[in-house]
Amino acid sequence: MLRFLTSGESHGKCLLAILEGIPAGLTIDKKFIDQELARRQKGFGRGPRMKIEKDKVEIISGIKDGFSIGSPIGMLIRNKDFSIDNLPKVVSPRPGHADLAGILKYGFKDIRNVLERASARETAVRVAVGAICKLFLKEFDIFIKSRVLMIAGETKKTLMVKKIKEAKEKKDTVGGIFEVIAKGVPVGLGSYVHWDRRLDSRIAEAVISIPGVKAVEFGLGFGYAKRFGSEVHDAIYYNKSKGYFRLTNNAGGIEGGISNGEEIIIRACMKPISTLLNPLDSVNILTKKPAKASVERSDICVVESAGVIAENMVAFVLADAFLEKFGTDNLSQIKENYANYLRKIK
Ligand code: EPS
Repeated sequence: MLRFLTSGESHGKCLLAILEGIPAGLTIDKKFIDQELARRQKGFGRGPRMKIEKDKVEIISGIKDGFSIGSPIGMLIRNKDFSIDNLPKVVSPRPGHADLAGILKYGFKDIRNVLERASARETAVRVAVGAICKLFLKEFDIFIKSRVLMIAGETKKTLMVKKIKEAKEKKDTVGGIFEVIAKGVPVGLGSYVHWDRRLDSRIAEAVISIPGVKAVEFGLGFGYAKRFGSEVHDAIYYNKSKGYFRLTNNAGGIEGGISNGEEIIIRACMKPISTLLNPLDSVNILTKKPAKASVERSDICVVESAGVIAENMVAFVLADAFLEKFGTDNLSQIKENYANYLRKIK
């Protein structure tokens, strides 16, 4: 129902996205999109590039008089640092980055051709897409938030900050775990009938597509491996005012690939940034001689930003699944469909 494409290199002129499938009649609050872009840029451990960029969206199509008109929504974010044509060649691949596999796959002699697009800079425009999806979901009281749970093994905020400072001093980087929670998601998004319609598989794909994310879990996740079935499955209750409800949510809001009406809880692990100021061993791709990996300006830790990006990727998946279930061409009709459904399932 919903789809989008992005284009743009990290130090090219701009990032672009086209989002297709948003129904007519949605109020598009540009200020909200810009706030989401600003949230993505923040976070303790971000590098010098974030002092240069002040991401703002330019909406170039699909909106008239402040409303979506059902046509594809085109968006643009300009890069302030658009030095792509003057940047030096890169010849020593960074372990952990797309560099080596990328040049071998595409037949390049300059790693810059890979890193410019592999860069997480592209996620800025994904957040703009997700922000529009959040505006759509908000119409149905569905909200998505994120928080950082762990940095380099630490779970207390002050210790997390300490680890990032320590990494900076040591010219190193750190990763961690973030959590995304979606509230207000109704029963019935996604489906068990086919593998690619399962809501959890679609969310997992969206989250793991964020550069640096190496693992995704729902609810109890890997914790399921430690307990008996009777201890982990969420018993079902019913009363007239609430309808069906649970006292626990180990499933993380999804059973059999379908949302079950509880909060959707997703956690993801992000590896430490792979550009290291104290570079690891590598090989010069031109001479094939040992060399240290190339050193690029980079960040120390981007776990908080990754959480914001994940919120917006989850918003895209949920808006897509919501439109599959209740979608038509305009928002007011979708609201009627939704209200009827909520009445019926009680
Ligand atoms: C990135 C390298 C850095 C990051 C960048 C991702 O960029 P630069 O090389 O220009 O300093 O700041 O992230 C962003 C630009 C962003 O908007 O998040 C990389 O190699 O992935």
